[in-house]
Amino acid sequence: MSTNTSNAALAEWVNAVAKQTNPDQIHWCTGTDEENRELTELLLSDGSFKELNPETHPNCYLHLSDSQDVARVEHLTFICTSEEEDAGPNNHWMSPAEGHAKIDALFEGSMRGRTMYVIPYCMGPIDSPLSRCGVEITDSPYVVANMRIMTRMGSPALLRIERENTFVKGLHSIGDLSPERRYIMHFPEELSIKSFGSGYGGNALLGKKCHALRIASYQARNEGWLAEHMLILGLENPEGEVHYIAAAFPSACGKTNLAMLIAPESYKGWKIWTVGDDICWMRPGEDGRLWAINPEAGFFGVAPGTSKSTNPTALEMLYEDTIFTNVATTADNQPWWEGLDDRVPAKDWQGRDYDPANGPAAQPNSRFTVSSKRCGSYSEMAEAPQGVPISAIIFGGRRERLVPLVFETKSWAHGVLVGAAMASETTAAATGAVGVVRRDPMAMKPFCGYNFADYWAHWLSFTERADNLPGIFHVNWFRKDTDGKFMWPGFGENMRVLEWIVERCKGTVDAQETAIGFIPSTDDINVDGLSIDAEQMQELLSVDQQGWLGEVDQINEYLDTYGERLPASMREELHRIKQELG
Ligand code: GTP
Ligand code: SPV
Ligand code: MN
Repeated sequence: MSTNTSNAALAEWVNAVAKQTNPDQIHWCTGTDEENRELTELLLSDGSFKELNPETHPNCYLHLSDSQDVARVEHLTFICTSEEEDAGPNNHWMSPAEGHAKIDALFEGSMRGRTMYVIPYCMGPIDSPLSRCGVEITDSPYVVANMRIMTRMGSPALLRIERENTFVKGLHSIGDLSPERRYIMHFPEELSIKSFGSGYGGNALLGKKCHALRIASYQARNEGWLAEHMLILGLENPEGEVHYIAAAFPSACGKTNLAMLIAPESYKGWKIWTVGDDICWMRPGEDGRLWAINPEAGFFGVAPGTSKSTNPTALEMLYEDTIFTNVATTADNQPWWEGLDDRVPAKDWQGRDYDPANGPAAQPNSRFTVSSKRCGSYSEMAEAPQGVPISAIIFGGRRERLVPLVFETKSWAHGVLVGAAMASETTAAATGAVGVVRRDPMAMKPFCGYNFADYWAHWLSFTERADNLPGIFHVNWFRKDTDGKFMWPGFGENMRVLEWIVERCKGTVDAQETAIGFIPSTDDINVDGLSIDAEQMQELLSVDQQGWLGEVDQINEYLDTYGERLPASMREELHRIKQELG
């Protein structure tokens, strides 16, 4: 019997899982440095970790995953609610009974010959009332090593669980990593997750997407808060004021980059503080504002494209204490990926000698795992139990055409519609075709644990819950010209757009009212020092009436798939836009 906790429900669950999965040993993770040293030794000895160049990258390790296990698998991810309607057209659904039966059959004896790790973790600062705890049971030491960086893991979390007597149960086993025997199942009504057959990121680090988004969004709805796929940043101006902004972009669409932005040289005295880069939990405070925490403690970031010029803050973090997954290596065993610099790699992400004929050297969804503490722009407010007050919410996606660089919505209800109508070209963060435009409401398509229609109604209900809600904006860094080149320089230069957004929140700059929202005049976006001409700015800030009428029809069609459950005000809002477009 397992007696490592005074919490009866936890002890009972761990024992039941051990009986089912039959591990050789059970290890309760405490989170100490000693434990991590032993774990690292183990990962090195079984070949899961390769040490990277200790001179240039001390305490950095490379993990090469199974080549069939490199991204989230949306077609194998299920929401198992009693009623199919509660999962909604946005999710794959299975009944709880069928879900348990299917996956339990796979867990039977699955940890034989392996160690079963019990990982108590806390999502959010350990002393924050907004934080929530969970326990992940896994047979993957690689998962333990990642969870140690990504969450507050170990004894302090276990103490909180014992005090509160509630936690999300996450059961994970890598099985034989066959995509044929892989499921990611969520049981929101039971606050539990079962994941089998993948060791990768969002499929396996159960605190992240499974708990902090799918389960948490369901809990948040019942309890009056929001669990979102958003970065959180603080924008400090030369006067020393800090405005906090939360932004939802789909996977691999720029959250980590924006959260760590370095202001252009001409922005003396301006600074971006990083609170979080992927997940945001928000609730109304007594002052009527939304207050947000980052439930995570580290970054699981996209490696390709990270460089001195795009994201120097991120690159700087990655020279120590970092796990790299599926990147390439140079001849002197340094990590390397496309977009880093012009060195030629020696080995690709499958450990083969690099040959361009085999495709990119680093897997397009290769990642780094690193503690927030290593981030030069990390805000101490990320540890504040009360969170940070949000001044603006930004939605955005990858849209080659039509969608302007930035616009401000006219009301909360309009903002919710714009969030719901978000669309983006798909990326390598999930398996499947890349570059296809699909609707990705609030960047939550893969992550909302219940019916989107109910989720939008929940968003709309915030006008009754809080009387000082943030403004809602939409951005698009990804417009292309007829030659297929990005029209906006992006990255650090996005500061220029953030400046306009904050000024709008303060009421210190004008805007032009259009059918789709408030748009800046070309002179209201500071382009000093950019090689962008007036004509190009005009194009980036124009509303193509015909194009938008077509977009409105497509949004209408999409919203129709939610039927009667769709909040009426969303259709009214869309109707208003159509009328105003003329
Ligand atoms: P997840 O971790 O999957 O949720 O992704 P993310 O939203 O944090 O995306 P990330 O910041 O890692 O960016 C993903 C890709 O988008 C990288 O290849 C970046 O180089 C690219 N990117 C980010 N910001 C910009 C931008 O402003 N302009 C352009 N053109 N590309 C960008
Ligand atoms: C995403 O895909 O949005 C990620 C990576 O942040 S994963 O953890 O795999 O979900
Ligand atoms: Mn993400």
